Amino acid sequence: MKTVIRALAAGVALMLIGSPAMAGWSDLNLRVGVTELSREIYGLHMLILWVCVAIAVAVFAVMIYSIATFRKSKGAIPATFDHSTKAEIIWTVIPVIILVAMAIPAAKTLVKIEDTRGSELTVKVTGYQWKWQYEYVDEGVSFFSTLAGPSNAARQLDSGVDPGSVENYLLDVDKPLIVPQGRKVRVLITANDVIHSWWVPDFGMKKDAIPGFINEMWFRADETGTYRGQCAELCGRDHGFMPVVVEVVPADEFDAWLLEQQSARRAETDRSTTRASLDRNEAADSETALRVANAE
Ligand SMILES: [Cu+2]
Repeated sequence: MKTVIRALAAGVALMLIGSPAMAGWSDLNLRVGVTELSREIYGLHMLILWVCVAIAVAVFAVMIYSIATFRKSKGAIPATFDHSTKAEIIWTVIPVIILVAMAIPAAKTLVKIEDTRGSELTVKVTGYQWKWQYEYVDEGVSFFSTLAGPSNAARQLDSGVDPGSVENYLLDVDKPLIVPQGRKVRVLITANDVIHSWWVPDFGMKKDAIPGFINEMWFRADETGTYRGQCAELCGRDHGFMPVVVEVVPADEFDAWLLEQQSARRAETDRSTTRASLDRNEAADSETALRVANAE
């Protein structure tokens, strides 16, 4: 017994002293996140957690008190009744009241999660084996987002690169999704091959990307920064190699970035139109030449 107590004491002491171990404690909980919804979900989670803790403390307190006070060695005599309608009503009604009280704020948050009205930007996210495509639906901008080069090089068999030396290993992409700070962004999620799932923990949101279906969610990020996530639905061989990276930038910076993307796209379209008409002219020229040659 003494050894057990000593081992327990040593364990507790280690937990208290070891600061690296302490640093991990916050990781045990949900993240507060950076969006209106993530904060609300976190608040709800903490509320329900403390309700559960209070119930557990009350139930265990009564149990331990009863076991200790009414034990046989103290001369307790068992009760002889085997049914009590009053007790049954009490232990049914009280939990029902608690559950309904918890369901009210939970339902409010659920309704809010589903409400995509009044969004200021719509981004369509399409999952592919094994990358993401982002389309700014009303702005005509779209691109693919794939695993960043350094991570991709390090992950190869016998690459000789220590993954620990790669910054944000497997959590970095070549082109992140750029969104404006403080604006309501509606996300339409689908997939082109198998089921994927788009997940950014700091936004408190995860939605399946299913071929043939369009799922919907929204977020409004209050803080600028880079937020990382992963595909959360086992989607095949490279499931672990299609991270999600979202960069939240100030709204004016976003507008400038969008204009830049649109003009780059326009230039690209102009180039391909010119190329196509040149090709057409060339084809017409060679056709004329052929006709002339045939006539001769
Ligand atoms: Cu996937």
